[in-house]
Amino acid sequence: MEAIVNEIYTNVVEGHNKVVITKVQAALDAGVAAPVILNEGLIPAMTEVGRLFEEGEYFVPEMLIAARAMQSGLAILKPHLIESDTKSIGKVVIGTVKGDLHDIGKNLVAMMLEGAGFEVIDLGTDVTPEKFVDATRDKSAHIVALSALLTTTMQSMTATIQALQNAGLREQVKVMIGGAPITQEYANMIGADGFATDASRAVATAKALVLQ
Ligand code: B1M
Repeated sequence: MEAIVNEIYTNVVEGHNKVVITKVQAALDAGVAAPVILNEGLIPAMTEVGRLFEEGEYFVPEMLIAARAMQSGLAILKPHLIESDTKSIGKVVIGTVKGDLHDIGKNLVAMMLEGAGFEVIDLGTDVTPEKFVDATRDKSAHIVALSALLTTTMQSMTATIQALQNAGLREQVKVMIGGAPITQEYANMIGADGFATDASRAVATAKALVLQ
């Protein structure tokens, strides 16, 4: 791994926001590819933060500080991950489901979808089933993309699919789900149309869904 990517990793884990900003920019300037910075620096850093939290070494404030550093790094990478001038290939309403405040993965998925040419309507975090329904109707979305990071909020995905059904929208919109605790089996069980383990696979899944 490039030394600078290693430094980005360490500074995200330790939550040094300003250093992360400087180092990500320096890595780009030095010609390190944006996906390398993302996949070998930023993402593994958050996995390490999760491990430290699980082991009782980190608490919520440390997770938050690391998350802020990660988001700052992502903001700098964003223009480099997104191709410009792509024609819209479909509309995606995306959000983190009700009860869940984790948005780094969702933001990454949104960014990659945008980069692939989707028009993305991001509803943010803690999104109620009703908000997903309203946005799907108002924006005539082709795909509703649901993210959940907590085992306790996975059930909000079921509630959202049910709400789309109750609103008479289920036949006209595809539902795609993802997030660390989500599996293909879970997607099948709750009747989602698509599932992806990460942001680049999310793009492939979304493309396949709009072509169906
Ligand atoms: Co939280 N948290 N957290 N947290 N947090 C986890 C998820 C946890 C696994 C940590 C741990 O114990 N190891 C654990 C969940 C345990 C469980 O449910 N089984 C946990 C917990 C317990 C909690 C709290 C309950 C802690 C507390 O308060 N006691 C609390 C809950 C708050 C709430 O949501 N109501 C909480 C809070 C927080 C912070 C706010 C401090 C912060 C979030 C800040 C933010 O997002 N703005 C935070 C963080 C940072 C994490 C960890 C460390 C990192 C998450 C992350 O950003 N990963 C996380 C541990 C971990 O995941 N290892 C943890 C990087 C990101 C790029 O990956 O989000 O997985 P990820 O997204 C991936 C894929 O999952 C996929 O693609 C993304 C990119 O490749 N993907 C999709 C995601 N959405 C998708 C949608 C798709 C397709 C793919 O289609 C629609």
